[in-house]
Amino acid sequence: MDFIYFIGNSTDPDPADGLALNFYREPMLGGAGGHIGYSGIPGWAVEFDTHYVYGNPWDPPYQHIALTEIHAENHVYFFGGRVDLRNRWMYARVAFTALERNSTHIYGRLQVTVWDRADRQNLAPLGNVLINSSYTGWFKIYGHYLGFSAATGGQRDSHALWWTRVEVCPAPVGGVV
Ligand SMILES: [Ca+2]
Repeated sequence: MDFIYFIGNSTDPDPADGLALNFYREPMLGGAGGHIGYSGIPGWAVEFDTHYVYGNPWDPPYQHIALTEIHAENHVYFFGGRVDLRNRWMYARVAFTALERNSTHIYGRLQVTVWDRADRQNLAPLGNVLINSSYTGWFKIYGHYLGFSAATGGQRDSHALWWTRVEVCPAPVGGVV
C-alpha cells in the first residue's frame, strides 16, 4: 500500500499526535491523543508517531514509525525514528509479503519505506529515503479491514492524506494473499 501524507502546519508549540495505517477487525473508534485513534481496536497498526509526552513509559522520546498490536503502548517493532515526519508532503510504502499461514496467523514480512518528499502530480516518491526497514514474523489474523486513524489529544496538528493506492499481489509461497 502506498500513500502520500502530510502531518504538520500547526501553530501549536507542542503539536501531536500522529497518524496510523490500520489493519483491523472492524470499524470503530480507538483511543484519543497518544493512542492515535486506534488503541483498543483488535488489529495491527503502522503508526507515524510525531509526539512524545514527557515521562510516557511506552514511547521513545522522538518521532518514530512502529508496528503495534492492538494498542499504541504495545510496540512490536520500530521501523525507524529520530527523523522529522512532519511539515512536508511525504511518500510512504507499506508492503506485506505473506510467506506461510495457518488458520489463525500469517507469517510474513512487513516492509516500510518513507521518502521525505512526494511528487503529487505523478504520484511517486521524491527526495531521500528517510526510513526503510522490515519486520518478519507471525501476525495474528484479526480481520480484513484497512484504514487510517489520527489524533491530536489536547494539542493540535493537521493530518492529511493526498492519495492512496492499494495493491494485492499473489504471495510467493502457497498462493496466500
Ligand atoms: Ca506518541
